[in-house]
Amino acid sequence: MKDCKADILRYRLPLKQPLLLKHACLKKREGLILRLRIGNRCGYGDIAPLPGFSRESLSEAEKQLQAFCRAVDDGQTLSLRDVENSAFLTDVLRLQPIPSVLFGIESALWWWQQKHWFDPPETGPLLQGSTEHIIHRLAQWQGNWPTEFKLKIGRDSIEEDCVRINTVLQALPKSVNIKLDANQQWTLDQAIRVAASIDVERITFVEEPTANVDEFSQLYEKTGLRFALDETVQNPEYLLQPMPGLAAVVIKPTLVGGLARCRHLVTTGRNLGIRTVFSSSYESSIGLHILAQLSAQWTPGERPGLDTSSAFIDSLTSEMIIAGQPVSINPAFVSPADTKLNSSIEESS
Ligand code: OSB
Ligand code: MG
Repeated sequence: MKDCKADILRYRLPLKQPLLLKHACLKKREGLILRLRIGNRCGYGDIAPLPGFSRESLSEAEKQLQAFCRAVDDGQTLSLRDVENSAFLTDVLRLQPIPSVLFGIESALWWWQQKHWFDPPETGPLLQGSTEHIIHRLAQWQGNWPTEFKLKIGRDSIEEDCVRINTVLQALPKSVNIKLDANQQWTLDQAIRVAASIDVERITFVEEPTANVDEFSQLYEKTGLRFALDETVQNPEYLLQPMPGLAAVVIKPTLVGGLARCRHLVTTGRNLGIRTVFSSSYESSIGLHILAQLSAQWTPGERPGLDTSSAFIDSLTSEMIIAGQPVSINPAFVSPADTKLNSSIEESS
């Protein structure tokens, strides 16, 4: 393919408040935008390893991405089929591609190939922060209720988790269910105790209840509480198979590593009668746009978990991106050291 150019922009997005994640507290969100220009059109990718969740660091991702850009500028032939064949990337990068980079490169090519955008799906609402904050948000809920909310738990004691779940259930109409996310923080015994003190009929599933996937079906068999996989499918070796009580698979492309494996999870899930839900790892609005589009195209009818955008003060791009225009970057989001990089991108757009 001729006329192919690739460049990188580093972003640093301010957050409304420090983001408390498993093993990390983020004060700002950093990542990279890959811009792939082929002919007169561009495709964009968002590469943002999530501290505490990704195995790679941002600087490792940047090194691989730079190797990819050099290969493109050196006239490397490029098509989505090449890139989906991970041997190609291993060849170009001379390294096993890391998940966030694989997602960034594949989605930039995928973006470039899109003829039109689908109507963005509605987002599955995420309840996080203090229980008081959540109750306040629910009390002010405007318009229709969604069929389910996602509630983060597993950070405090078991007793506090039970109070939190029951308080939220009481604040919602009886027809509204909740999805829990324990991020592997409970023991099996604790999970069983929680299940015994809540109405499991109103819990769609709990994501990753304990640190051991072999215990998930035991939890279901003992309590009737169904579960979803998230961290488990981020292991590239993990093969999705039927399990008693398995209700859904949460797919975070930044952490799963690339569109080919995501697509495979969607297809396997469909064949097994399991829901597959796209979800964000706090990407910028470019990443969120890609995730919304993947969800609309591959899992129509499912609300993706993109409520992470509410953690940011402002977004990276303008609406122009949705119309396929060049990315406009708010200079406030780029550190002085990156200004040169930024202006070179502006000039070439
Ligand atoms: O465990 O699901 C998680 C975001 C970053 C890292 C991990 C998780 C999340 C989310 C995203 O919860 C929001 C959602 O899935 O609705
Ligand atoms: Mg999860």
